[in-house]
Amino acid sequence: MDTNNVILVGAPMDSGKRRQGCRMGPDAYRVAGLQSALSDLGLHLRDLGDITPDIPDMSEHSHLFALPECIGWTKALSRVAQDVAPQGLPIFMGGDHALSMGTVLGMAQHAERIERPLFVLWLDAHSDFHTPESTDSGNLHGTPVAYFTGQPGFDDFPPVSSPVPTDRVGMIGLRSVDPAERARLEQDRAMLADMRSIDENGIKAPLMAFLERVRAADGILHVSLDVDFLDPSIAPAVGTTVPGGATEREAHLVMELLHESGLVCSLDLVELNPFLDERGRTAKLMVDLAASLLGRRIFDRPTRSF
Ligand code: Z70
Ligand code: MN
Ligand code: MN
Ligand code: MN
Repeated sequence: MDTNNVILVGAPMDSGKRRQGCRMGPDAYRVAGLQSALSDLGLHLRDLGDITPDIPDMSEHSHLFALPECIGWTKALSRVAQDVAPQGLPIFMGGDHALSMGTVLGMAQHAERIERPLFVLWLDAHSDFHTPESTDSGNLHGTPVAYFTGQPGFDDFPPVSSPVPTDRVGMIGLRSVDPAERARLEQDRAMLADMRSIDENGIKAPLMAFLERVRAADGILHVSLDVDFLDPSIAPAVGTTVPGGATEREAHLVMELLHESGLVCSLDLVELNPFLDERGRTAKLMVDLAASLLGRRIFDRPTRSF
């Protein structure tokens, strides 16, 4: 795993939900200085530009929003993830969270090829564990975890040949879980750290426990960072704000510990809606967090003004 090589992949996907704007995410990260923040760390950087989805020959679904386009993105992103994973550490600049169907599918196939188990850390207010049958909203950004763990109902999507078992999924930051998702989560063995437990025990304990699982299995770790993991007071650029999220220091600590673990193979930055941002502050915070994950230390962080 050559993590000195970082490959930026733009995924301007906006089809995972009705509210539009996440398609502007990749350029917002570029404008906010993601490339220079990472090249300042001495990393070798390549920006592949923005990916476009395949165009499947099928009609719209009555309940699921933009199903054909979501399938097209899943196909395109899983191919790109598989192609670039052997070359370094991909950062998938979203785009909404439905893009993780493709990125995790591709990373799981890569993991199978190198014969190491893939683990997924889901940093999010939501569990995104709906199936196409259980989703009320019909928004597929609420379903990626169900897809890549191999739950049924994703009929026209690419088959998940190497599903990530739920006991290799860790979720930190939960505070908005629908009843159907909760029922399914209670049956399985994902590691869940909701905000209540973070208030009580801190954010380090569940993260270190999960990283220990990854290390013990000689696994590699895909990190999926949803903007709404963060408290909306520091990260306003999201469609649905859920109060009570992670603080700036909690989020940086997670990133710093992830860097020190040496286990991270790939990263999604998702759900940034630049249309809703305040003078780029959310985009810049996400860039800072990505830099912490790749090794920038607290004393090296530049001063920001808005
Ligand atoms: C709800 C649904 C969601 C955001 C994911 C919400 C899903 N569970 N919302 N990320 N911002 O519609 O399925
Ligand atoms: Mn999400
Ligand atoms: Mn979310
Ligand atoms: Mn819902």
